[in-house]
Amino acid sequence: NGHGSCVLWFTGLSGSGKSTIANAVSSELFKQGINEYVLDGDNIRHGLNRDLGFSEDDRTENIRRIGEVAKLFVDSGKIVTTAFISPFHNDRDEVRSLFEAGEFIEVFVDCPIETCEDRDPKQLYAKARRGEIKDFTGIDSPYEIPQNPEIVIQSQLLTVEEAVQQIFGYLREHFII
Ligand code: GGZ
Repeated sequence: NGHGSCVLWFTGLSGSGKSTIANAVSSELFKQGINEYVLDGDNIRHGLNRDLGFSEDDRTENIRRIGEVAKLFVDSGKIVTTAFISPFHNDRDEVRSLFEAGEFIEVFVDCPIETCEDRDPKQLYAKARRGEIKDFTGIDSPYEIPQNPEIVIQSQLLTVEEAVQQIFGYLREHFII
């Protein structure tokens, strides 16, 4: 169908901009007639994974299932974007190992936690600070920084449009689109 298939696996803190950038990438791909799909909390954590919470084991299982679903979509020829914190590098590497070389593109949305906490659109950091939410990533649950991501987006320094252009540059350079 004129383009390669891959997964753009976004990872980063809550409030880092993952979902916003992933959705902007997805709509630009769609505009260009590319066969794409987004997996995010709205269609996964509320459905397939609604039995899972935020313990370490549940996050690992969350990411495992999402990896398997992403793999099915990639096998069907799509460009898939996923937007989950995916805080553990072992879990991310397990997902990577499902794919052929070049098909798994780890996109680290690198944003200082101070910025994420300032934004706090759903007041989740505030709740975590007050102890009303436990195991909150960056507060009392770890985020393991990607060691070798294909793409690093410094979201506090870029507009959404610039972040989208950075990702499209990567896809073109690697002859995926
Ligand atoms: C982190 C939490 C938590 C805890 C609820 N820790 O900013 P959001 O609201 O919209 O995105 C966060 C989302 C994280 O779910 P993921 O499936 O991406 O996490 S993981 O990959 O670690 O499995 C946040 C909300 O869920 N949320 N409780 N304790 N984020």
